[in-house]
Amino acid sequence: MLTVSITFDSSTPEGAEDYLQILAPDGTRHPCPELDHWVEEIDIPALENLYIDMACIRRLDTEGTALQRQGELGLWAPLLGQEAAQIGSGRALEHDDFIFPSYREHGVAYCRGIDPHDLLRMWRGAAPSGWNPYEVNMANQQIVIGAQTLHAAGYAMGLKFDGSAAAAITYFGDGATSQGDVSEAMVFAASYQAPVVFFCQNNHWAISEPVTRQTSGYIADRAKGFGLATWRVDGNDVVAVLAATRAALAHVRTGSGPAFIEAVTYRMGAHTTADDPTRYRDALELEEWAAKDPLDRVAAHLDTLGADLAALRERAKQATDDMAAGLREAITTMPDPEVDDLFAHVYSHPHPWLEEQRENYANYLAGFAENAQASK
Ligand SMILES: Cc1ncc(C[n+]2csc(CCOP(=O)(O)OP(=O)(O)O)c2C)c(N)n1
Repeated sequence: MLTVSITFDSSTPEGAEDYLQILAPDGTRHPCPELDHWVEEIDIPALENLYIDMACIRRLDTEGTALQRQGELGLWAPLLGQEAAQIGSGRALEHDDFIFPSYREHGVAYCRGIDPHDLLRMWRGAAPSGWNPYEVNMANQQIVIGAQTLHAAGYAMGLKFDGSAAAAITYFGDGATSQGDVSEAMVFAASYQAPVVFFCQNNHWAISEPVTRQTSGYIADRAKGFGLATWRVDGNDVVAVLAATRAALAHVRTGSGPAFIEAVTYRMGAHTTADDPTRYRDALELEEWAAKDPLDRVAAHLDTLGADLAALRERAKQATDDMAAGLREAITTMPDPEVDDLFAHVYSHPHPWLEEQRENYANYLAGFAENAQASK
């Protein structure tokens, strides 16, 4: 196994005055006293694994978009550009920690070991949700903006009352910070000193609304006003995100109250496959962020360390091709949903109003069959 001592470039990296950074966009490593000790063991093999993780979810994203275009999925929410934010934070979590995601956290789900085809189940409309949250400690995708932050705060309050050592983490976008739910979640979490990390992926756009319309300052600074410990980190630097998430989790586990991470990143693709960002976004902005690509900077850094990049790219190709092949096979053989499933997991016990709705819906569907019969 190739091991090298990490070398630092002591000059100020680009962007470092705005956020914490370890790897600059050109792959040079700079000292970051606040974060370095959290990632001391990250050596060449660990960096290579992070690179392969990011390559896999980038491929998952490409496949998701293609499958939607081919009519296999109803919709897809791309994560292109946000790989470091998701893999860095996802790899910092312990199994007992519970994740409350939005709809874009395919990379976090991948880190959780969720099978990619289970992840696609909902986007295909083949099931109301793709997995059992309690088997993997990750809630299903949340479409209602910001709602999951309240669930996370409540879950973390429960952890605190139970004396558990686990933490909760919740993911949301910059636009969600304008939603009342997110403020309410922070109030409750801070009041109860609940062990929850609020992880905001500031990807600069809430569909067509720029982040400048959500806040005139840094999003992380807003969380400080609620009494949360905050980290503003380069969200395209996987090592810095890993370090900041470890630091935030350690903070909440000591009972010192909730934490907030603002990962400054960029959504390079569309909001969803139903969106056309060329209608509201300047192409130059995209170019600027493409130069800060999360995968390229890990590869560039590994290059400075003398790693075998050709071999790494080959491994990444093999892993991504295998994943894509499995995904395509699974999606085309996925059974259609049973209509009854819509009503199956709403309440834990039977509920008369829901039963009535189930019956009405069954009658409504039966009406189509009767009409078809009558028109023969
Ligand atoms: C409560 C609510 N209001 C509005 C919407 C419609 N909506 C879907 S995505 C979105 C923008 C979210 O942007 P952001 O929070 O920045 O997350 P991102 O999609 O960029 O990851 C909106 C307004 C919704 N799903 N839920």
